[in-house]
Amino acid sequence: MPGKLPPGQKWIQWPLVYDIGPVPHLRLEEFRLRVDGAVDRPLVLTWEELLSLPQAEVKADFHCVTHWSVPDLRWEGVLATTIADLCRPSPDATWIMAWGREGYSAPIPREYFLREDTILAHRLNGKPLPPEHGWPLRLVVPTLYAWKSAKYLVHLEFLTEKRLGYWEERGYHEVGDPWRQERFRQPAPPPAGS
Ligand SMILES: Nc1nc2c(c(=O)[nH]1)N[C@H]1C(S)=C(S)[C@@H](COP(=O)(O)O)O[C@H]1N2
Ligand SMILES: [Mo]
Repeated sequence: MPGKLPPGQKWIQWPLVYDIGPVPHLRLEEFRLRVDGAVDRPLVLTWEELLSLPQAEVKADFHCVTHWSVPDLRWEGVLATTIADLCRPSPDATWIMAWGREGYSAPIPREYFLREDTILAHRLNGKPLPPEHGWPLRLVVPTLYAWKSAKYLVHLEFLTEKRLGYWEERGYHEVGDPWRQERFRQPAPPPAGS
């Protein structure tokens, strides 16, 4: 069952594909997920190592900032909390930058990253992730707009201060909570006197 619809959204049946550019091919033997930055224990995980971690399933609605929402997607993979238990973020790691292998970046506040439904997903609705939806691995942060759910995930970088990512540099909100309609940053106030 879908949850409630955030303000300003409409239900559609399947996620549309949004990509900043073509994604280079990858062989799974070459896949590595790096987890580093402000953590006690940096990680480099191969595909087999990722699959050997405890696996979980998350059912969640997917909300895009361009006003569409897809109800009830079923993601399978490794919970973000499992990764955090392994790498042990330092207390001052307040943001996590998620990197896609084509260079996409999306910063996520620690409290959203650590929600129980944030997942590093490699399956969608019972099948391997379709190539255009992030194969082989994507982050899914159901509590934020979809641009925070970095596809083609290869790197999680724990940061001690806020940094902008691909869309945030282009005016999107730093946090991006759909329940607060955090779509864009407020325009800068006009200079005094104008
Ligand atoms: N690596 C990567 N991740 C990405 C993007 C991208 O261009 N590259 N686009 C983002 C945007 S803007 C959205 S709305 C969602 C779309 O996910 P979908 O293509 O699976 O629907 O992916 C996000 N993750
Ligand atoms: Mo998007």
